[in-house]
Amino acid sequence: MKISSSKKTWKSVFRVINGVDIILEVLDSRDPESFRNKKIEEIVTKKGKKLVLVINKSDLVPKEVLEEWKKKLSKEYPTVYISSKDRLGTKILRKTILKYAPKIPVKVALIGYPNVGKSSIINVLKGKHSAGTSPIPGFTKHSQLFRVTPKILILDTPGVYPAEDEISLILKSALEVEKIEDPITCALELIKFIKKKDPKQLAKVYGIETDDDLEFLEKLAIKRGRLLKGGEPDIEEMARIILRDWQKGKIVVWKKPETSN
Ligand SMILES: Nc1nc2c(ncn2[C@@H]2O[C@H](COP(=O)(O)OP(=O)(O)OP(=O)(O)O)[C@@H](O)[C@H]2O)c(=O)[nH]1
Ligand SMILES: [Mg+2]
Repeated sequence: MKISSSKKTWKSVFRVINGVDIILEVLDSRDPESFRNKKIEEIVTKKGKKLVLVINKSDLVPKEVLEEWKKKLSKEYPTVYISSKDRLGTKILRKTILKYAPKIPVKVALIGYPNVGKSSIINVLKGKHSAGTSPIPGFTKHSQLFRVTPKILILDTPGVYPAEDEISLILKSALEVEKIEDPITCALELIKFIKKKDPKQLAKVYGIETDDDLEFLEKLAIKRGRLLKGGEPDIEEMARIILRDWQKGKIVVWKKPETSN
């Protein structure tokens, strides 16, 4: 949900912050800084609530990079990194929540962009699948409170993002691929971004090597048998597949804190 333009969404963000003791801002490990919502962080701090940064999907990034991010972000807010997929870091997250709990049971809310793994964090803390999760961003539509341990209650919330251009939201896997009007342009931008970070990544994942990005989509469509009626490669469908693969973490590139590339 876009929040900058919607009074209703801001109202629900305020309601979430007012109703809890601690906010966990969930960031994607591949570029944690870019997933921060400074406006929400400011509101949380002003209201005297504790903010903890939770870097999720840490299975996708080398440990030394995660440590660098932790060191940098910890200068501003307590920071932990976890992987809900591999069930790593959950003990330290529980410990951090209890460390800042003003009362027991403590009430905590998860906030962050769509698809960062908020609902998955509930499930991994609870130790069983309770909150609905999906590789499609925008899955959680309503806030819901879960008792994850006898001492910790956590509010799952719908993903929110500020006004940002479509490409940067796509790079953050925050938009539903089916709703993207021009998937080819978006996929080409994504390919450019991936190649800049790791020139060999696409060849590794898809087994196709070419410098021409459009040709890459064509060759891949042919390889996968994604053809239109006349036998032409269906590059629009191929573009959507690549965008979905990116959202699912099949193609992985990451950013280190000190570099600007
Ligand atoms: N690799 C990896 N994938 C993860 C991890 N946590 C969640 N995912 C995947 O990320 C996708 C989104 O997870 P959700 O928990 O539904 O994300 P969310 O933040 O609740 O998303 P919305 O409800 O859309 O706001 C799913 O496909 C999860 O399987 C993780 O630690 N590592
Ligand atoms: Mg969710």
